[in-house]
Amino acid sequence: RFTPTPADRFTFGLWTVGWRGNDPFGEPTRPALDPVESVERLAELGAHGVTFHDDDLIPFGSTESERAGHISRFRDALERTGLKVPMATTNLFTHPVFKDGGFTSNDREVRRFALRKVIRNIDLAVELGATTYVAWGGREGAESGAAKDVRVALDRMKEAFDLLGEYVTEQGYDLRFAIEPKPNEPRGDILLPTIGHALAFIERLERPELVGVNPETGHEQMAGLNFPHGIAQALWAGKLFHIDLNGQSGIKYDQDFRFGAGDLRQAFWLVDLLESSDYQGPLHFDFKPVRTDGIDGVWESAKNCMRNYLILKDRAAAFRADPAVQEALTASRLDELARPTAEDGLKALLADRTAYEDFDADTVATRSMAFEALDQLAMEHLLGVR
Ligand code: 3MF
Ligand code: MG
Ligand code: MG
Ligand code: MG
Repeated sequence: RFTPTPADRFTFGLWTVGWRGNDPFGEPTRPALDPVESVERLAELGAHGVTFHDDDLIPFGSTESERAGHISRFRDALERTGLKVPMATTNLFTHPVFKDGGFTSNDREVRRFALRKVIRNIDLAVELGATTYVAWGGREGAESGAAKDVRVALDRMKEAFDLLGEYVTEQGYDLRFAIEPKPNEPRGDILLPTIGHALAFIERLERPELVGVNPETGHEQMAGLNFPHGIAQALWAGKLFHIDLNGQSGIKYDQDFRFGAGDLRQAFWLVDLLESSDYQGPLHFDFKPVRTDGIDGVWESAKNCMRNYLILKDRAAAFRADPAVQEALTASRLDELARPTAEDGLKALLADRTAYEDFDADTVATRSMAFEALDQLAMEHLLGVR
C-alpha cells in the first residue's frame, strides 16, 4: 500500500536527489551522485521519470565529445530502466555570467548566450522525448531600484519567449513551455514572482498557447499565498502545464522539504484538487533532501515524497466519498455556488424584485455557511480518524 508505480506519473529532477547539501553558509555534506545511479534508484523506487537542467547532465563547459558521452550513458540508463524524460530545463543561474539574469540581463551578449543555451538543450529535450520545457528565471530580477527597468526587462522577457516559440514552431517540435514563478531567492526580487503575474504575462506573448506555468508549492508559500488557490486558477485558465511539488513552512527561505512536510493541510487540499482536475501531466518533485542526512536520507525522502502523495490521495478520496461530507457540502451551499447567478439573463435579474427591492438582507445574513463542520470533517479524514 502507498507504493508507487510508473502509472502514478511521479518524476524527480536530477538536481533534487543530486543536491549535495551546499547552502549559502555551508559546504556540501554529501558526495556527488552519478546521474546514471539516480536514474537506476528512482526507477527502483517506482518513479515514472526524471528531469534535468542541461548542466545537471552535461557539466558547463564540457567539450562536444564529453557531452556526447554524458548523453549516451544517460540514454542507456533510461533504456535499461524504462524511465521517461517528460520535462527538461536550462540552468541560467549557476554560472557567474548569469549574475544579472539570462533573458533579462542588462548585458545583451549574456541574453544572446542564454537563448542559445536554452535552444541547444531544447533540441536534446525533444530527442529524449520531453514535451514540456520549464523556464525558471531565478536570476531575472534585482536588489535595487534603478538597476532594472522592469517594464523594459519584461519586453526582453517577452522577446525571449517569442523567439523560443518561433523556434519550436519552425522545428515542428511537440513542446510547450512552463514558466516557474518565484518571488525572491536568489535575487532580492524576481520578475514574474507569482502564478498570477506569470498568467498575465503569458497573455501578452505572440504564441500564448505554447506557454503555461510550472508552479512550485514552496515558491507561492514564500509569498504567503495559498498554493491550492493558485493551482486552481492556473487550471481554470488552462495553463497548468507542469507542477513542482515540495514542502514549505510559511514565509521563509525556499525550504524545498519533501512533499507533505511543511504545510500539510495545503498539501491535502492540493492533492484533493489535482485528483479532481483534468491535469494529466507529471507529478514532479522539486525538493532537497535535508543536508543533515547522508545518502540514506536522499532515497528515504524521495520514496516518501511519492508515499505522502499517495497517502493524501487516499485521504482525499475518503473525504469526498464520505456521505457526511456530501451532506456538509450541501449545507455549505457548494452546489449553489456551481449554479450561475443569473442564468435567467440580465433583463430578468433587473426585473426580479426579490433580488433587490424585496430582498431581506438582515434575514439572509443569519443563514450559517456551516464551514466549521465541513472543515472538521476534512481535518478528521486527514488525521485518519474517520
Ligand atoms: C529553484 C527552483 C528551480 C527550478 C528548476 C526547474 C533549481 O527554486 O525551483 O530548481 O524548479 O530550475 O526549472
Ligand atoms: Mg524551488
Ligand atoms: Mg523551492
Ligand atoms: Mg522548482
